Amino acid sequence: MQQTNEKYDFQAIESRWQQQWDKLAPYKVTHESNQKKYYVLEMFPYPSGRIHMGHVRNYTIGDVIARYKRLQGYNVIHPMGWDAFGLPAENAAMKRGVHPAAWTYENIDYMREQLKALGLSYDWDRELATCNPKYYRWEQQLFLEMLEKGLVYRKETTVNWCNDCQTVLAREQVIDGLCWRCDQPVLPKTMYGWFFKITEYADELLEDLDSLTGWPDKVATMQRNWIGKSTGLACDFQVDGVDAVVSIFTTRPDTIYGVTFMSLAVEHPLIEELISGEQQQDAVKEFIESTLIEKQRASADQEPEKKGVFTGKYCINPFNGDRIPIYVANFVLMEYGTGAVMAVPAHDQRDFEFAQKYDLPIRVVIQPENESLSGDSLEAAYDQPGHLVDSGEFTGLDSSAARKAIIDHAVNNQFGQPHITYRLRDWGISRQRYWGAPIPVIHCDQCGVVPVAKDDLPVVLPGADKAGGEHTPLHQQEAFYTTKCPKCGKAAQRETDTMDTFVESSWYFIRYTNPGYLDGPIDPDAAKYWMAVDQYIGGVEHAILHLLYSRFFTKVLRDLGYVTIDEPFTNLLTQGMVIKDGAKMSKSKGNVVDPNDLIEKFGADTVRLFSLFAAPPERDLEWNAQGVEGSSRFLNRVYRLIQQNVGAFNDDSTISSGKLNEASRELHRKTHQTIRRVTESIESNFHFNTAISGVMELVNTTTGVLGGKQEVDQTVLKQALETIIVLLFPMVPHFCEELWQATNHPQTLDQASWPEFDAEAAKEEELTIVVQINGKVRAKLQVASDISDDDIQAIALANEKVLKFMQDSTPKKVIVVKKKLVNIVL
Ligand code: ANZ
Ligand code: ZN
Repeated sequence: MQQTNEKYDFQAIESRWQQQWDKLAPYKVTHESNQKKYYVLEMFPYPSGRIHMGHVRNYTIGDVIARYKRLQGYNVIHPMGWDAFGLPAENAAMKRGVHPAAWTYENIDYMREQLKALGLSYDWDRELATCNPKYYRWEQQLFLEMLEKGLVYRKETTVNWCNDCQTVLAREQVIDGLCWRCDQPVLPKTMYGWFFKITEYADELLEDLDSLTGWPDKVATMQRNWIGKSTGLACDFQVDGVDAVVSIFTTRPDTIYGVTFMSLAVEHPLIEELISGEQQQDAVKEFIESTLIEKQRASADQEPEKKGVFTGKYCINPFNGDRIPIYVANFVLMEYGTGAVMAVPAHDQRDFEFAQKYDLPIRVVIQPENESLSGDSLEAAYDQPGHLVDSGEFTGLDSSAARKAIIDHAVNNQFGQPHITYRLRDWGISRQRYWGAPIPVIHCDQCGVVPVAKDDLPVVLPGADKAGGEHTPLHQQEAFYTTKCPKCGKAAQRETDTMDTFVESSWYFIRYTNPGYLDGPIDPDAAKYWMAVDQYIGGVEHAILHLLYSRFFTKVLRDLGYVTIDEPFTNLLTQGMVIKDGAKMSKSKGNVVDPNDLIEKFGADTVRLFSLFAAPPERDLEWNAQGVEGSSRFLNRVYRLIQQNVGAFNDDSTISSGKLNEASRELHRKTHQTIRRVTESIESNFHFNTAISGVMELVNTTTGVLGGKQEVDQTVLKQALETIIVLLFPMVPHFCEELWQATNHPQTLDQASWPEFDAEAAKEEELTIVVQINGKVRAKLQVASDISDDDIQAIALANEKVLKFMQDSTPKKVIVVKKKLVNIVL
């Protein structure tokens, strides 16, 4: 046994184990297994060039879970791959004059090595890159199958256009009117595009959120709001003197007697007919034009002043026969409900402001309890429920009863029906960029849209296989789009749009279950065994987009017969950000710490330990240099402790607790308490930070008893040291494998089992304490052996018997004799 203060040689150790993992592939798994499975997955990275601390944190969390579950006997699938299509590759290509494919694959090679340097236990045989035709050919097939099922369609729309990125953005990619990527203002533009009918699944996507008990509430709430279900009444108002109706959607049918005008969106198709021949014709047209321009310029977050113009026409409220003016208004959205609003200024704030501006009547029809509102004196709309007044046969009902009764009345008289709308829109997937999966259809003048035959897939992205290939958008590549119609053989054009990269990330986790499968997009057997993902881990910034699309795809794939599950991710962990100096680590802030530098200086295990110890996973992690140093010191301490006591590992006897001295009993107890604590910390939301503190305490106790007077039982010591190594293994794997080997274990830790704690051994020993009052024994207390003197005194003074004998007098003096006696002097 040698005494040493040297630091452990992390470089040699880490590279040795990484080589072994590369060679032996111990994390390779198959679905042909009778073992219970566990699927742990981190959101796959975009191959931007190098990994950052956010990646390190994300993947380390996933890796600890994977290793922990393996020790518990699960068949653990833990794959990694690359979300490889997307705009940055194209931008980088333009900037550097390289091909996006070359740039991407180079980055992948570099980042793969970085991940390996972190000692992450992936099944590398499952690695996939979404820009590889072997992947996107199956995505193209899924597109065609969705097309057959009527889940894909093409339509002309006004899209969100980013001029800087030269691309269409999904609504979710527009943040406060700006492009999510480049922060430039987003403009509207009309063009044809392809859409996935996610709205067909809106109800199921909403309902099933209730079943996701393993998701953070905040994420479920964000999705619920995003889907935005509203229930109410769709109702027709006849236009006076014109053979047309205005259909409205309202969530407040109870206010229908308070309607004093009608508002249409500027894009409403009825306007043309309403204004023809009217005096206001030109004024209305002018208003529409200026509003459209204003809408383009306005950023989404600031609401413009409410404005409108009278069309010259009236419509009839079917409930009371009122004749009400029809306005065009700038705040009514064509994309929501029916694009027309029955305006109730007394009870809707937007309508209230509009009515004030144009001097329209304000009619109160809902009264709160104990108050009487009047239209003339109202200062703001009263938008709460109440009871109905001036509402014909419905007068006197409360709001919720009135809603039902009024909907029934509309149904019975055939001018309305109950109606549900969603905020959720269909998913526009067309992009006009090069670096994406081509949409596999052909446009023929005679046959219309003709799907590419499945046997002709993939439609390969041209030029991506050779370094010098062309990489301009496909509508500029004539050789690509010129083709023949598969149906009639005449000259035709290929679709030149590529798919939104969110399509690739919506099903990669299922492809991972058998990524080399050649007979279809998904191997049903593999998917049946592995899906759903038991634990998914990633940033909360994906709470809406990626997670909603993935849920949608899973349901579509179920309906196409590929999977049997309804939801892809049973448990979701959204880890916090890595911050430094109060801001998220990012290149633009200039506060980035490069994981490479840290690994070089301290080793991967230290970096892993720090990122786990500094904060529980769901919280933000504040970078601090001392924390890294501290983690490094701790590992060196453990290393020395084990090195100095390797002798204990020669002992093969089992512990017989009856014969143990106090120090040995203490260590034995602490060992089992630590197993319990670490297991519980991991099981409760993966609180690795408290798990690590637990191990630190065990290390302290071990050092403490070894430095004490009593001889520590070698078997107890061996168990304590083994426990330290095994419990730390998921977090610092190279380090622990090395120590495991150094301490006489022929097998690797990968093959070990997570220890079970012995509740009996973990129990605190109890002592009997005698309580004397003025020298006479009055009570006996059973207390834990590690209790402090202060606690003993408090327990004694609160004891019922003691209180009885003290009879309200305050003690003059209380003497505690350690672990034996409390003497109270009155
Ligand atoms: C009359 C009314 C009276 C309304 C009242 C509200 C309060 P949510 O809850 O978001 O679904 N609305 C309907 N379509 C609209 C559109 N295309 N653009 C702008 N506003 C529209 O909102 C539904 C309510 O928003 C509807 O109910 C309608 O105004 C308005 F005291 O109808 B309400
Ligand atoms: Zn044709």
